[in-house]
Amino acid sequence: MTNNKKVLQFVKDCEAFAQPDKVVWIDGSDAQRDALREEACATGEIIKLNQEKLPGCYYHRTAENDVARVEDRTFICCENEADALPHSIVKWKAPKEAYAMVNEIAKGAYKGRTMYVIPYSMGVVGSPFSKIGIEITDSIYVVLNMMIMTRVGTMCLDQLGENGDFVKGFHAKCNVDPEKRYIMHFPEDNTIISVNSAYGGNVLLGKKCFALRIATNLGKKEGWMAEHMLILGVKRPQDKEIKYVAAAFPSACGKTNLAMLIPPKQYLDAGYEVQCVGDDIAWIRVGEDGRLWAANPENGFFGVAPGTNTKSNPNALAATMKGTIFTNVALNPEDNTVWWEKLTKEAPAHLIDWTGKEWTPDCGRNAAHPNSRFTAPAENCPCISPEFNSKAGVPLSAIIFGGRRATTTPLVYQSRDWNHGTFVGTIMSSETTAAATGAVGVLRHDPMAMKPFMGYSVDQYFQHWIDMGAKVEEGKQPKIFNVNWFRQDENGNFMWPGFGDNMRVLDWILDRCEGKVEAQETAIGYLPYAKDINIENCDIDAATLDKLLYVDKERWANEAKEIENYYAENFGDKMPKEIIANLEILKNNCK
Ligand code: GTP
Ligand code: SPV
Ligand code: MN
Repeated sequence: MTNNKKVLQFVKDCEAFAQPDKVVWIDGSDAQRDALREEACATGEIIKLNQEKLPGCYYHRTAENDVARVEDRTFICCENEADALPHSIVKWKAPKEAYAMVNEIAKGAYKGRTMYVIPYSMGVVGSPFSKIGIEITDSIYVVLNMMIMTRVGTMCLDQLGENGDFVKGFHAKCNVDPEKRYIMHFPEDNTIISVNSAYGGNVLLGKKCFALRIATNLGKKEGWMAEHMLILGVKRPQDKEIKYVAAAFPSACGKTNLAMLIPPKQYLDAGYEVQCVGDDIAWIRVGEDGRLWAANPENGFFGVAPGTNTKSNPNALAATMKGTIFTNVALNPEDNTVWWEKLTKEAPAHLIDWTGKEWTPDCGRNAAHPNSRFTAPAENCPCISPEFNSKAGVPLSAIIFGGRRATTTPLVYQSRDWNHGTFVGTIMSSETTAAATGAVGVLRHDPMAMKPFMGYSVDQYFQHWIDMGAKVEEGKQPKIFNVNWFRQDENGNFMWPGFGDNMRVLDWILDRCEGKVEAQETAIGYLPYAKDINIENCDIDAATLDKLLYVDKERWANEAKEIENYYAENFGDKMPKEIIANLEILKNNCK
């Protein structure tokens, strides 16, 4: 399929190392995909769902110990330890040691199995954003997922030509032994190695491993950014053009939901429309016009299933109605369809849960795993942007940060300028979710929602943000905001209705970008006047909105102290001076 010597050598090396019975190159054709689906159904690796209700849809269960990303078993393997991540949950390992471990664990791992070679592109093939990867795997499930999440096939090899470079990925399921599970990145070799897992973010190597951890390194070198961000377009009757926004929220904190938002009725009636460009990852470059342009390197959605329903996210639900793989949700034997918590108000009377056990509504267990997911083709999404396949990407008017904070952080605020906005990104904290293994609901620092995804030293990554701002033509930087949909009242209830109603906040954000609305200057940045957040026909009262927009200086003084300690403990004197200057301003403002 190719005469690229580097590709051929890589495939040969993997074959010699893993010793498969046979090697299959994935060409991206429907015929090959259909044959693989049949083969995986025959072995029980996937289950064919009701093809009338869910055409082209399949079901898969992972091992019970293999249901989320393993952040503490994820490594950046580069020569110099100082180049890798002080503070990140991701760890450093010397490449030599890492390769030796892989040798020990995975040599001969494909014996008796088939080795699949997946040529794929992150980004529209031929666009200046796009990068080619080759993933080697022994899992048909991985092949089928990659065929949805990325652009797979011969055109990627054509793009490489005889001499092109690519990101190498090697995945081996081995025995899905959690004690020998490692997700390793070698930025100096553009290589990813993943062993002993068969779950999403650990094994779909184009996603977090390539498009974030390796790509942050490429972006640092080449002058662009790889971010854990959704991208959406908003069409408003008052604007001449569609405005684009990118937003970074940690895992399971609302990116897919915001990216596919359906505005409340009065906005729809007025002609508002939200268009989804991406729901998880953004690659961002300075365009020829001096603005920042963003593209989504993925081709599908690997979305959280529980909570997705016709009310919360009808667009995502619609996207899963064909050609989708469901992982670790519940099976409804009645009609061979799927179910997960909150899909319908009432649960079906009888299900097979995500572990394969009988399930009834009163059994006291979840039917779907909290991190169960759908892998759906982006083209299925009713609100997919007409720019989705644009080679140029889309120009950004605003960048939004946000996390899960029960207290302190208001519904929305705007930073004073790019460097202050970068600071706002560095101080993000968010409560942990089921997207990674470990405790849920623990508040942790998660700068730019990138804590588990930075491929190099965190302080250098902050510096890169400062540098990128300076590369954008003066006055053309996107405005930077912070949002929090997750503030709670004394009883632990969310105070803001969220989902479609987030349009009301987006509207204020875009008005700020357009200079159409005043804001109040506070200790932390610009906040909306309550009157400027439209809560007509919204399930919230004015007093609650006031609370959501209140900046409690005492709390923020504590927050600033905590941030100062966090910086000192983790970055010492390596923190960029622009960030420290903004911390000083915050401290002073809170006195
Ligand atoms: P990853 O795919 O892990 O990166 O997650 P994500 O950031 O795309 O999160 P997603 O949109 O899938 O939402 C995760 C969870 O947050 C779901 O349970 C949603 O129901 C919930 N959620 C999303 N948006 C909102 C919101 O505006 N308010 C509230 N209260 N919950 C929300
Ligand atoms: C996330 O955890 O942020 C995800 C899912 O988007 S995974 O692909 O597992 O990383
Ligand atoms: Mn994500």
